[in-house]
Amino acid sequence: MFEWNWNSIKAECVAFLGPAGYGYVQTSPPNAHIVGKQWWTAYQPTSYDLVSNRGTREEFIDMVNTCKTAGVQVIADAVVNHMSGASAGTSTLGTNFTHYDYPGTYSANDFHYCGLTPDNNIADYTNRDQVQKCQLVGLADLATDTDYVQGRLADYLKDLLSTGVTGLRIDAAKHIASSDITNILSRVGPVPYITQEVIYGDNEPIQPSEYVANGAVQEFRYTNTLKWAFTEGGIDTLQDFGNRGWLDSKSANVFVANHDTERDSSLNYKSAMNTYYLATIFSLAHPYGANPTVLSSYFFEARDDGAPNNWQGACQGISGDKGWLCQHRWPGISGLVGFRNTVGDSEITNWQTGTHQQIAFGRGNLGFVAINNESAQWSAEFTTSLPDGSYCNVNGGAPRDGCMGSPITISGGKFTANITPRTALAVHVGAMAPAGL
Ligand code: LAG
Ligand code: CA
Repeated sequence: MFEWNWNSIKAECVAFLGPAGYGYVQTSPPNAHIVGKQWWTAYQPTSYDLVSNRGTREEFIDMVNTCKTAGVQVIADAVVNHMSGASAGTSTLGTNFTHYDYPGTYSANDFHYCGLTPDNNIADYTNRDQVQKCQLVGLADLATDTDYVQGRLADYLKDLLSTGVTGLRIDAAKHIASSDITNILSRVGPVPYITQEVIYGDNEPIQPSEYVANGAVQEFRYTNTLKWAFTEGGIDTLQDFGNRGWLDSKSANVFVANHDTERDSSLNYKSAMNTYYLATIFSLAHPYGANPTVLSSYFFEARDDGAPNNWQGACQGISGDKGWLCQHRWPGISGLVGFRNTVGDSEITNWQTGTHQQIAFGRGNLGFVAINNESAQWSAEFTTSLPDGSYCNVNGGAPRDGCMGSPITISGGKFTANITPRTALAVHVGAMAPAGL
């Protein structure tokens, strides 16, 4: 829930996330940061007090407790590679800092001065030392290889866990040696879910696989490949991710877009022909990536545009309100959350294709999906491993909202359908059509 404030996440856990079956909600960074309206101010920490554009410590704790009661665990975005990029300024806490001095938290000897580039900034991503010990876009790089910094970061993460958080996103993990993260986490104790941001780059020495010992790792090759497949390559190339040299499915955290890629590189809500929606449905239906993430964000024009409505997230019905997109409520996305919870880790069965942009597959005898990423109708008979019966098309958001649209009747494992252009269809045994429909 990119940039949603704590009060609005709290309300959304009860109103929608919990009932829809989402297991976790990921928040923007909760700690103090430089002042400003741009979204990326959250990625310039000034201390570990939980006072940010998105709310206070009390509001954060209240949100965590309410979400957990609603069945939704909380993942906090932990910015631990660096502090600010400003030469001096004021924090959201009202205190002052300079680039290498954060009174009460860090002072000059807690930072890397890599000495490998003229301005100490990263210039060459093929150089491991530069990537990990120089400054990312001018952000003061913490000496994460020192005892004090490791201890301070561990204290911060322990404090987050004490609020009831059970998941962490380690921001900019590629810029921290994996062994430093291991050391920090060893001081924290068990964390139920960790996902690490390690952006794969061709010809770069730092590999996402180096980080799997610490927890899940974000698989950006998946993000890039989905864009390619849905816009040019063909989605019939997406049956198998097991032999590409990527992260193992159980370690891979996958997504169609995150808050960075929606601005820079991936599919996003502006993508033509419904490809973003269909790719998200695909990511929830396909078993690769033990934990898929759905981005919920807001309309933007310029890259820096900050959150609308003073960070107060809002959805009206299924659609966004006041600039919020509320992707998590789009019927085909929330409906597929139920699908994924029902099918679990069942294997792909009954893979079928039409054109290169038309695929259908089952998940054992529990669910079946068909995706028509083509500008023409797909009329076909589909073969499934599902029990005979009348199913809701959960692409309409069922069963939470009842069975929207016509049910799909499976007989002898088969059904026929006319799938309209650029839409999908999904059924599972947890969403049977009510009798008489
Ligand atoms: C991340 N992963 O490694 C975050 O996902 C990403 O959103 C963060 O960058 C980055 N690492 C640092 O945590 C974002 C923006 C940057 C922004 C930075 C710090 O993408 O654009 O940089 O947060 O706020 C901004 C300016 C830069 C400037 C820098 C320092 O855009 O031009 O050099 O601040 O003043
Ligand atoms: Ca670093």
